[in-house]
Amino acid sequence: MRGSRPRGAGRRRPPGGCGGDTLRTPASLAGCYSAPRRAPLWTCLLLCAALRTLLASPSNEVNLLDSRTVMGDLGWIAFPKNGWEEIGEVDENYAPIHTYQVCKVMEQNQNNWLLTSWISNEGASRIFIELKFTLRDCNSLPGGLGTCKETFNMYYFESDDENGRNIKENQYIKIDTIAADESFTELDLGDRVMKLNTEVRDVGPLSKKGFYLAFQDVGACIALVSVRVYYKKCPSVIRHLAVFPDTITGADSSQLLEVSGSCVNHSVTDEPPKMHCSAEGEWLVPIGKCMCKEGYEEKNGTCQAPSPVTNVKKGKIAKNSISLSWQEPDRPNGIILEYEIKYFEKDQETSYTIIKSKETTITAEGLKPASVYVFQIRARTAAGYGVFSRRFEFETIPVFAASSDQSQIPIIAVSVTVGVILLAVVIGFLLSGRRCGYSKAKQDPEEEKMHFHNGHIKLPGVRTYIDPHTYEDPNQAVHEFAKEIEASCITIERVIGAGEFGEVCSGRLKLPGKRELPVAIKTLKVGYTEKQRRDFLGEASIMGQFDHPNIIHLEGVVTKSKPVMIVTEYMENGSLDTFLKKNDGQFTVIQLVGMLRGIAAGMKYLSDMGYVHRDLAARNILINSNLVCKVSDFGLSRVLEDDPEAAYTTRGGKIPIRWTAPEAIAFRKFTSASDVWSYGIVMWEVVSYGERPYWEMTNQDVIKAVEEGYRLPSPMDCPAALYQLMLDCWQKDRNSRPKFDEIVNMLDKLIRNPSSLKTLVNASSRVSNLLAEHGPLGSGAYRSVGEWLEAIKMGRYTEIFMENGYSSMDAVAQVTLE
Ligand code: L90
Repeated sequence: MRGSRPRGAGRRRPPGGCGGDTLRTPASLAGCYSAPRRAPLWTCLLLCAALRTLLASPSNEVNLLDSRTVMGDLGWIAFPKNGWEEIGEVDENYAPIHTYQVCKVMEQNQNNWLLTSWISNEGASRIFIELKFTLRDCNSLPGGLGTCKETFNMYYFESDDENGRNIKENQYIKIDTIAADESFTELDLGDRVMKLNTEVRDVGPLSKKGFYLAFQDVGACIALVSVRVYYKKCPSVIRHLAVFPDTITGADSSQLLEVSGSCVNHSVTDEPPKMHCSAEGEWLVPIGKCMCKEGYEEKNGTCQAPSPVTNVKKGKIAKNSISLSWQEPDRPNGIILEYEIKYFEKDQETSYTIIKSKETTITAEGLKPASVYVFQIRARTAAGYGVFSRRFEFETIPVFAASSDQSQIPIIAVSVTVGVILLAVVIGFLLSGRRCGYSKAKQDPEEEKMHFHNGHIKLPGVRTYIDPHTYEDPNQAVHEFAKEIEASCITIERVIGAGEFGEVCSGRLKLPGKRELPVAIKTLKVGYTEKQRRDFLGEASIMGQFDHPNIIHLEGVVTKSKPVMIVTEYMENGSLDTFLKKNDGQFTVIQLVGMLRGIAAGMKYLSDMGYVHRDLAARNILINSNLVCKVSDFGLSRVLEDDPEAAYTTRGGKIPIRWTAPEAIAFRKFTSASDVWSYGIVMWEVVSYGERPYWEMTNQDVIKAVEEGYRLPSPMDCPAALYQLMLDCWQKDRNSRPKFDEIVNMLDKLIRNPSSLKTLVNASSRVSNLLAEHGPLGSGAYRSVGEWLEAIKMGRYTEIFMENGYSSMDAVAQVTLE
């Protein structure tokens, strides 16, 4: 049971603010221990209005009973009959207000019971009871206080039906003793302030269909203003295109229920996405997602597709080329970003060509004369492609006809003229600089072409990372992978940081036909060299190849005007290390593990793509307002010019020593396994809320200590399973370290089974780990405590150690956290 805070009776409290003549405070509180007096109607109106504003229930709470909303008789029973009594008040709408009061403070041996009617639990196994009441301070009562109490008791009794109320007192199970709290809500009643206490208790696990509540008074002066009984649920949501149903929370206050979502119409997934419903009614740790089926696009959590292109017309046909034009689909369902035109020689479907075009015309070139070609066209909107149009067949003309066809001459002349005019219009439009949009282009900014054979793309595959260095022309690489954004689409709002190349700002991006987005913008400072520009944009060429919820998403680049910019999605909570330091101790273990799971999933994606990060650290993780962590910083040169933590090694490399695996420091063996080592350090940073790994030890000492087998000790309050995973990531033999997919699986298991996180690394082994693993100390290399503390740069604490009796290394070895 959570929130049980029994209080001693007779605890002295400030006098209740209601005086004695108010509606909600029993009349006897005033000192005239007689029948309650009625409050004037205006008092009632004020009180009701004030109560209503205070009492709206959150959307994840489902009321089983709310005494304030019951219009008729509550059906509650009081015994003895002269104990609890209902004050028959009505609100401004003449609806009854069910307030019960009792005030037998001057009489001995009080035992007054108030029993509710049967309350169905509607399948919930953990319920909450919220009481609003006033309790009179015995001290404020005139006369003898011998029997006056300042608490009352709450009980429950489970029963499958309504026939169980006439049971004996001792069959009721006590929930708690309720006392007035220090924190109360002040209700302004015009002429005075009434102090209304709110107490919530929870009961579970419940095993029957319903229950009764009972309130026992043993001699206090109480007005029970309202009783609300509710359970909590995680309300139905659509996340990542999956519908998660209303889910009643579990019976245990720390239980997380794993819930599978079902993909919305027209979306699919290999494995159903999951979320976890916490005892507080919050959805946590989403895993997996659905994707709109080909031909459908994501829009406001649903998938609707652009309808197929229907009206395809042939234009000029020559011996080696066919020109086509078509109309926008009838139902574009969004802004059409481009068209994909697939064509192949009839009966040669396995070898096809794809052209992408932003226009509704194309010319397929390089065709065979006198051959039939099949064309299919589909449109793409923000989230995906529509279905292909039906097949359209057109035939190129034979060789001999091409040159001898005099009838074509006027058509060609007209086409050339129209073409020139169109070109002039387009150029004029572009030069006017007022167009706001983007293009993803290769040689021709409006059109790209890819060849396929037997299903294999002949251009670079999408699933493997391509090093932009392999491009002769870096500009080509950036435009291969990044969208060009018109500078006029970006509004810069404020500076949020600085990098090696220039400032980092936040702002807004408004592309035509799209909603405005908050973005982060990295700018390249003026006066850059060609190499700096190449390196700067190289990062965009890398980021643009990634598409994963745990990798920072590239919106595009500005290269055609100055300053050159890289634009990404905006992550509201900034970098993870700073965020954790600012929110020290504020998250549940599950939330921390959720963050780690996200980072591991992002790293798995990168390692699957063949990308080695080399600078994985909490400072290079960005976190958004939903606590989703995303891996960032994909600097091209990877000499980590931009990282203040990177230091030169004896071999001249610049490496963030504390985060880097020994083999990468020693002989630059950077692999996904060295990224796993860094991931272990990130785990440590997260669980210790942004603590600096190895504290103020020098880089040299860190290298030495790690080589000698020293490993970071467990952070405080660290689940043993997490620390074990960290130690696994820090195996000297890189092949023995877990792979990122294993790490993701392991964290998923822990999330599914939160009790596995309850075993913490115990305090004494935390300290002895530090000592035992530290080779020189373990082997007695330090002669004194002072020498050891100096060696680990903690010399200033020597005096404190001595003063507390830790004057020898033996005594230090016995230290426990206590
Ligand atoms: O979204 C952010 N929210 C954010 N953000 C995005 C990038 N950067 C630059 C970080 C390197 C100096 C950035 N800082 C952000 N802050 C502070 C925030 O609160 C970013 C990144 C990150 N890796 N690669 C990038 C390329 C471009 C940009 C704009």
